[in-house]
Amino acid sequence: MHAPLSIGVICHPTYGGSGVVASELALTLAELGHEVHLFSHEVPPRLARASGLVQMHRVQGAPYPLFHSTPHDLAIASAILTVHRATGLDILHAHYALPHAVSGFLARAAAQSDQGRPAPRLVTTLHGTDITLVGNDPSYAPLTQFVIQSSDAATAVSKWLAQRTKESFLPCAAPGCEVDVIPNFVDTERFSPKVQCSGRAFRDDLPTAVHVSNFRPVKRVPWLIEAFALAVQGRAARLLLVGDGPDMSACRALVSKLGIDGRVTFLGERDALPELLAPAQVFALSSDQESFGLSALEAMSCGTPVVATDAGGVSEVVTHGLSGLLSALEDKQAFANNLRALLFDDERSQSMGEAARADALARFQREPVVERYAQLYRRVLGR
Ligand code: GMT
Repeated sequence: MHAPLSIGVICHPTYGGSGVVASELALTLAELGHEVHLFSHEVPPRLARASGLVQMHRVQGAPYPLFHSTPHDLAIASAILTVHRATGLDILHAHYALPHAVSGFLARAAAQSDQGRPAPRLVTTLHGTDITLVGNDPSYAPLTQFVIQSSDAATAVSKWLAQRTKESFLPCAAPGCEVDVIPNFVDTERFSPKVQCSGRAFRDDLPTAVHVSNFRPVKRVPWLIEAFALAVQGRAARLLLVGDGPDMSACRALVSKLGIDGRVTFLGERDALPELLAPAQVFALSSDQESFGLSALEAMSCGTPVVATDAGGVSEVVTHGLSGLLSALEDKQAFANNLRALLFDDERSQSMGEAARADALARFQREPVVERYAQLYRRVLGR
């Protein structure tokens, strides 16, 4: 039996995957008896709807006329330091390299100059665009590299992302250049095919495809809408779009232009994801970059097969021919064919959905993945 740890988690409070993973991790660690503090500038939605004993620090920072924008990242570093000085933190776990690993780095550096308490160790988890887009931008690349190298351990959510990180930022074999791969996980009890019938979002037999994202350009939701129009070609079916973001207006305009208003429903941001995922014939993910694809895993766990582009680490989650169908990034017709194959063949959708659920249970259950993080914490602490 290991002694409980005191852990500070730093994350974005968005509907996006990194905030979901950080919140679910924080809740599970607290359930296991660790003391967990979560630092963010808002309460992440997954934490807000849970009852777990995670101590939330909503850190807004004070605006000041000289500041171009309020420096939340500095306020978070200060808040961490305050908690550490009061109670002692063993671990700081930053999700998404910038700015959170920088906040963690600053708090750790300040704590190192304190007398008495040992400073916390810094673990940084890389999620995707913190490496591929934001981190690679020349305005952030040197700092991204510095904070990854300065972390006591760095993890990536897929082998593909670990490889990209090494190529871009850690071109050496020396200690300090390793990236542990710890995949994302899913709560297989909540994301279950057995969502109560009465709770299901729809109970009719209309073939349904569902997509969940933050509508950023990397998700290519307009591309997905075009592929859906190609797939259905006049047959009765619907596309449920869950989430919101920068491409929303373009998507609405495209749906009208294609004359498929009656077939596409924009649901906005929702918490009731299992209720929307479980009754659908297929989950669709059309990204041109995706380090993992947490929403696809949540669909699989609900027994819904996935049609996706073969982007980044998606093939580490969705196995082509078993839990879903993958196609080349630019091949819209192949994606449409795959959508059609599952939308209009209930038996195939059902059997692939069962395989998807079995795979989610076998490889991505919450407890074993969280235990890998706990082992990593103990390793960097030398315990
Ligand atoms: O990196 C991002 O784009 C943000 C992040 C988020 O918060 O939505 O998404 C990434 O992290 C998720 C959780 O680890 C992964 O499931 C997503 O695949 C990944 N997104 C991309 O790589 C585009």
